[in-house]
Amino acid sequence: MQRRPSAMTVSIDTQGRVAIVTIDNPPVNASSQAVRAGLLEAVTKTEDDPDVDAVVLACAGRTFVAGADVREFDLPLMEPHLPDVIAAIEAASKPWVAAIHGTALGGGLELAMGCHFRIADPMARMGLPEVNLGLVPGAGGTVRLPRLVEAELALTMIAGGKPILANVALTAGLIDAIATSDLLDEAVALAVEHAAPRRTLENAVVGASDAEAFDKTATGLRRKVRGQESIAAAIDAVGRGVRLPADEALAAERAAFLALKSSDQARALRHIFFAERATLADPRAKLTPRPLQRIGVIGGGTMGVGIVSAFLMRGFEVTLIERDEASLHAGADRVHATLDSSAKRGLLPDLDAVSARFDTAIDYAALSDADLVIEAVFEDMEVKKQVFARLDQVTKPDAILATNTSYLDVNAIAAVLSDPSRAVGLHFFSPAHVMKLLEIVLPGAVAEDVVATAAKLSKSLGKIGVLSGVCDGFIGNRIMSAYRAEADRLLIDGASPDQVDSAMRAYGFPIGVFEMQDLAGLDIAWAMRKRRLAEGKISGGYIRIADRLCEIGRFGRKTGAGWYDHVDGTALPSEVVMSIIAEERQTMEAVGKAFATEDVMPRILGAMTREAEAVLAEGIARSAEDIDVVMVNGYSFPRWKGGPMFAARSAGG
Ligand code: T1G
Repeated sequence: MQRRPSAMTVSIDTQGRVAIVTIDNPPVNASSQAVRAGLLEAVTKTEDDPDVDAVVLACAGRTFVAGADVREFDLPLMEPHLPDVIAAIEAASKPWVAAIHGTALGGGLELAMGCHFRIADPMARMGLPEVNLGLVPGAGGTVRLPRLVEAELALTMIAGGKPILANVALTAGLIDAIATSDLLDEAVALAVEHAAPRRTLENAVVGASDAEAFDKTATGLRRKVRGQESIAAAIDAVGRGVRLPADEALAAERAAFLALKSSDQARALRHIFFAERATLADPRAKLTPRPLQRIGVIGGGTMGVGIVSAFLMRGFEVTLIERDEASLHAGADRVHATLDSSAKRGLLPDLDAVSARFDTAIDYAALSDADLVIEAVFEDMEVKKQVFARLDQVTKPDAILATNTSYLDVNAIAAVLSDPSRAVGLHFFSPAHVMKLLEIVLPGAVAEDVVATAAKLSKSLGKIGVLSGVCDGFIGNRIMSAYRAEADRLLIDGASPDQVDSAMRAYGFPIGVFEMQDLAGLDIAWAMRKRRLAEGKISGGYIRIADRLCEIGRFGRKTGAGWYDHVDGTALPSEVVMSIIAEERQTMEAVGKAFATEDVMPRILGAMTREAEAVLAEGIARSAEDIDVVMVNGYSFPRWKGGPMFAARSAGG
């Protein structure tokens, strides 16, 4: 039976003696104040209706309730509150069945768990991702979930914030059935089947006897917390949900939720949530894109392999081009290895179908019908220009030609084309099939529908596309170069690499700037510095420490030494490095006094925001929010700080 679109946020229909309560609050049926009020009214109406024996709760549009309305969190919460609505449904004398399609997240899953039975679409996903917004579930999730699934699973779902698929939810006991044909009809059948409600809160905690395993998992999760308060709070809340009487645990959960809602971290995480959804607000991004199906990738190195895999995993046909057979085989082997490991982790149900869309060639002519070609060859201007010149010869006129350069002048690369308007920068981050960020670099001549195509492509690849103008390093690498230079200045002023890195880790970065260089390899940036020095792009006060490390072959982990000595996988402070630093201090006539660790982050953040403000003022980035999205998703800036611009502005900067 078709769901009747209704002007009402919540409407009631009947099918026989079953009432169908439908929420219609686009785009994701968030449980806004109007939805909550509508649901409470529906409870009263269906309870009082003698012709109604049971109720099905369903949603119009593309998803079940995807949570509380996050936009309401900056306002005082309005009645009726979601816990009260859920309590009313749970207490109803007639059975309520939740019919779940798309996503049931946060308050949406809490609502479904307040219902007495649940049936879901095969592709539905369910979860309590509140920690990602700096919160804990606030409407009974930490109390009802462990009364439906194993307490340990409830713990990992709530502390991890990741949804589960319908088949896992069925096995775990979260839902009662998976629809085989029409979800709504089968939900009605389930409602008819059950004469009486089955209240979740009356269930015992599942697996309560296994407290040892629960505590072990909790300890393991606590160890992973890197400063995001909501994760520790979520672990505590589920612990209470498992150990305390339900009403006590519910009250404590609500108090924790309300306290976190107005916290700095929750505000920062809301900021980044909405900023990530606003990056493509540019009107050009909304134009009609060119069709994309056949993709060419030039270069089977680390980036090329990741890019090929990213496209194959999202349904595109991809041809990898390399300069000779040996490189081609090596590249193709790495692509297959990447796909295999994703399949092993259950991320790729149809590996054969994916591999069937993968082709390889040496001859560029293989790309004559490609819709888009991305070059991921060595980071050298002349090499990239030669590749583009060849592509200009072989590709069809409306094919889009993209460069994956991470620093070079995209205008100069585009200029070799007879029609530069079809050129664009698509700057992926390594590993390209994993990292969410995609910098879309727009050369001056870019056609508007090329912008639209790149924007749509970023969504098709499941990435966050951020538009950037052309400058050395675009948004992210330019800002990173600035705080990396500041980190070098900190060494001259007396700090040690370990001191800087531990300050950055304490602030919330997974690793510090020197550890990051050892991971990525110092030689890449060295080549870039040499190029910039040759182009006279580096001004006075140049610090040579990193160059001197490279001159003696200390390229980082891959050579066993860089800023640190890497011994059996452990990074140890290095006397060689400290003596080179001491010599460079002398060369720069710096005293190199004892440096206070608490002075590190203000300098690093200062350099970051100064460069970010310049990037904004020059129009390279469209907004401060875009800069935050880039630094959080591409450079591990701690998400719960909101990004450098949000953090600076929150601190009154
Ligand atoms: N509230 C308000 N707006 C929301 C929203 C929400 N919960 N979720 C999405 N939107 C908007 C979003 O801003 C965008 O708007 C549009 O919907 C499409 O979103 C009491 C405390 C559901 C998986 O954390 O994960 O419940 O930009 O671009 O990629 O315990 O949105 O078009 O104007 O992301 O298809 C818990 C958050 C809340 C889920 C869809 N729920 N949402 O992804 O579309 S806290 C969440 C998502 C809570 C209770 C607590 C995703 C999605 P616009 P989109 P999508």
